[in-house]
Amino acid sequence: MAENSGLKLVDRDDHGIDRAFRADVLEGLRQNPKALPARWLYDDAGSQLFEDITKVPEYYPTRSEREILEARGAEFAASIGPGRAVVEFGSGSSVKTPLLLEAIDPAAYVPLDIAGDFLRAAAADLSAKFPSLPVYPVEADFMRRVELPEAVADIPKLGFFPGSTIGNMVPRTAVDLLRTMRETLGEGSQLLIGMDLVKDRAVLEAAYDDAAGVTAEFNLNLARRINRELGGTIPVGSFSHEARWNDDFARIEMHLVAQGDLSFEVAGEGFTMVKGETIHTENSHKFKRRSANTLLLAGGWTPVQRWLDSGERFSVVLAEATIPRTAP
Ligand code: AVI
Repeated sequence: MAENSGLKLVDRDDHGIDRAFRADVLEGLRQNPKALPARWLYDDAGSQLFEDITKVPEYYPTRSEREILEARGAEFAASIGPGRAVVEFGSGSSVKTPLLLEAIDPAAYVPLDIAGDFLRAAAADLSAKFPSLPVYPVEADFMRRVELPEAVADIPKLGFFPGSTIGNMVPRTAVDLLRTMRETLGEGSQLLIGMDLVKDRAVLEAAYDDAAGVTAEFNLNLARRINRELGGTIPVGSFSHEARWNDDFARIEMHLVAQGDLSFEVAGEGFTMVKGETIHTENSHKFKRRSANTLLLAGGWTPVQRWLDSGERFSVVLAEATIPRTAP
């Protein structure tokens, strides 16, 4: 039965189990190597742990992106101009979105999010900060084409997708999303997107394995969530968190590593793992200028400008939904 929890549309069985979660977990644990979709990291505890990650000293992306948004307002204003409808993919964060809105003098703000309560809270927050800015929240899954409110139909759009969330998708999914964004926003629109950069392996691995162990908790919380929600018996204490740089695919991978041979059940199904075997739980792709450009172009966006923070750790890229005037 599909039920609206007030948060997300969740399809639960008679025992209250989220069917999609169970299907993804069972399918992922049957695979070799074992891998789970990263989106399941974000239950309430996981979302709070991610917020905590953004404050640990090793995790530079949030601070670096904020520095760009704070420092480059005048350049954003010059390149984007006033009067656009800013369409944010995900509910606006309390810090990043106001920095952009203050800089560019938009005509409207349209946050899109699948989580209705976060969306409404973020929209109310923004309305309080910008009382004369029309705000039109839309509860929707932005991985699919979204019908934007009639009120912004004739206004040029600026898509805003900060945080390097695009990096959590494998390129095929990222390209699908970029193309979908283009359909949602329309021809002639612009996109301002955060993309994290390739850098020293030690810096990257530390950012995803902080000394205080917050990222480890974030990763282990997925095993706890499986135990809680799917009647799992995963011996969480027998797993350790690992952040591993995969140079071939230019990405940090998070894994849960079995510390010994072990067995457990999830939703009544048995699984075994040998010592050292892992469950792959997240990818976080990092970009160079060319790989970022290639991804954007493959998704139908022509990059036009790029800003870096002072430490050159993170980039914010402005792209346009125009056909590049080069040979096909
Ligand atoms: C949400 N996303 C951009 C984060 C990242 O950096 O890939 C998720 C994260 N995983 C571990 N630390 C942060």
